[in-house]
Amino acid sequence: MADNKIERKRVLSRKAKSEDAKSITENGISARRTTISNASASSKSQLSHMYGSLTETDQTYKLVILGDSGVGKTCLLLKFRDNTFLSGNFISTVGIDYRNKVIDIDGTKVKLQIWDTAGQERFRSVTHAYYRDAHALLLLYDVTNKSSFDNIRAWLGEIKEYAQDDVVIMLLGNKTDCKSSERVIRREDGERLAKEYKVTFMETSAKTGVNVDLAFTAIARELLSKNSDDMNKSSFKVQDYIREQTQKSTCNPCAT
Ligand SMILES: Nc1nc2c(ncn2[C@@H]2O[C@H](COP(=O)(O)OP(=O)(O)OP(=O)(O)O)[C@@H](O)[C@H]2O)c(=O)[nH]1
Ligand SMILES: [Mg+2]
Repeated sequence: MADNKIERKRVLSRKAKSEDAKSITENGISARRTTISNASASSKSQLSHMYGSLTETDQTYKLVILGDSGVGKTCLLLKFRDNTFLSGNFISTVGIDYRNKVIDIDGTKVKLQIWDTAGQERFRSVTHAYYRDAHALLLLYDVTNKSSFDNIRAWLGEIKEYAQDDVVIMLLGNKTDCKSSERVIRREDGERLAKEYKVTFMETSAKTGVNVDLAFTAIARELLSKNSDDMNKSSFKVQDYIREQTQKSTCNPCAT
């Protein structure tokens, strides 16, 4: 009898522990739920691996990465978060997943909660639910894939329908490391489309890392400036900031 009680207690305690780190699976969505504030010191160090630094942050923003399947959304996030690139084996994202990263912008700690969506059509209704409370959206196409660029207008239509009116949008032409013979979308084409929709534009490579950090930093700066009480907040121009930073990095070799 006493043994039974002890066994029941053990089962209940195991159940409570597993609840903490439970993965919720709803309609194919796999989202990790973790109560970071209640985590023990040891589990905090484990969690920091997945969620980034757990230091106090001054601002938290939610970013969502969108675009056709295969354009490099997951690779872009992994490059930014862990500085890794998974070449060759393409594992298409199922539903949605996220990673956190804390960055420092002029002394302000900014936590970016970055949601990586599945580009496949069959997950569209799942991912739409995540647009609404996004502060910023990174919309990707692949410079070697014409249809991923042609579909950008449709993606922008969905954003208009499901996201907040004041959401910050950045259009990114990814895979610029590919051979020029493979490129089918010129930089000017991306720039023109971005201008037409009044969104920020950059070209990136999740493989080499070109402009990856800059894309996220520029978005964080824009969000900070948007939410600042400072009278000068309107003076921040994200496209000018990107131009300056890009010129600085290309001029670096000249300085040596
Ligand atoms: N050369 C090159 N290949 C890339 C780049 N980014 C991603 N890839 C490759 O493109 C393929 C697809 O990358 P993913 O990041 O998984 O694509 P995704 O947009 O997340 O796709 P879904 O999860 O299906 O929506 C993989 O084989 C990557 O190795 C890049 O910048 N350059
Ligand atoms: Mg993916």
